[in-house]
Amino acid sequence: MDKTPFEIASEAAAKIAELSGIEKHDIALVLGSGWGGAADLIGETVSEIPAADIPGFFAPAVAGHGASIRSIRTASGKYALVLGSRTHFYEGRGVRAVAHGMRVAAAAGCKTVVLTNGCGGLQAHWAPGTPVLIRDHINLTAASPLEGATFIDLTDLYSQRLRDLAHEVDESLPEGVYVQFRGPHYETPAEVQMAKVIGGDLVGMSTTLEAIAAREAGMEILGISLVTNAAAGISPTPLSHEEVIAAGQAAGPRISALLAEIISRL
Ligand code: 8IG
Repeated sequence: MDKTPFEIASEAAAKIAELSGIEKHDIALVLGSGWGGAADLIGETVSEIPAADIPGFFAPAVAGHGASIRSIRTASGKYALVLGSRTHFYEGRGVRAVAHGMRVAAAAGCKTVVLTNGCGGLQAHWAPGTPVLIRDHINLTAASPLEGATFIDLTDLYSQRLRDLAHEVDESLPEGVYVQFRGPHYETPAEVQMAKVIGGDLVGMSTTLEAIAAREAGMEILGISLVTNAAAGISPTPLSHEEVIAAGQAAGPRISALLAEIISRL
């Protein structure tokens, strides 16, 4: 019989424990576009493992995305498991590959996950570099990370408790609804307008499937988007990957400090 995704995840968690020397992690952190430097302020890195050495992970597909699994000891003595690489649905490796990091984090002991991403903004007043708390999502991938008759409640998927805690750090943080498209192309202006009409504030290519998998695995979820560009048609200039990377770099110090402060309170 083939191994289940949960069996592979627990093998991966055992391998991380063995290679890192850390028996149990507390908080998982996924670093998306623009968030790469944000781990450095969280605490002391005690282990760094190439993701490709752990069962079920792949080398990243996009330049600018990291590729390691780090263990960081926070000031409060908790252990954060920092997933520097994420498998995107658009890579075509299937939902198991997308959900794997969440299942591994839960198997490694994490009770909380902080999902970050870079995304397009639908609100014209959100300049590139604006961090936004994810309040809810709309999954337009037509896929689910869950298999079989697995009915999971998604009310309060992006924990109100954790959003309140983030607001204690920065009360000015806006909240928004994240809409995941499959990608890898960016949206047309018409698709961006559709996302707006159905209640979206942010458009991206990650996070929703991971959040669902994280909920299934029993973790509490905080989602933070970095608006790296106005979504297509919201601003008159076309989108470029370079713009996305540049906005992430410019916002780096602020979002790194924000993330570190939030994580210190988890
Ligand atoms: I960074 O404008 C980033 N990722 N779908 N649309 C989508 N994904 C994104 C965008 C965007 N910017």
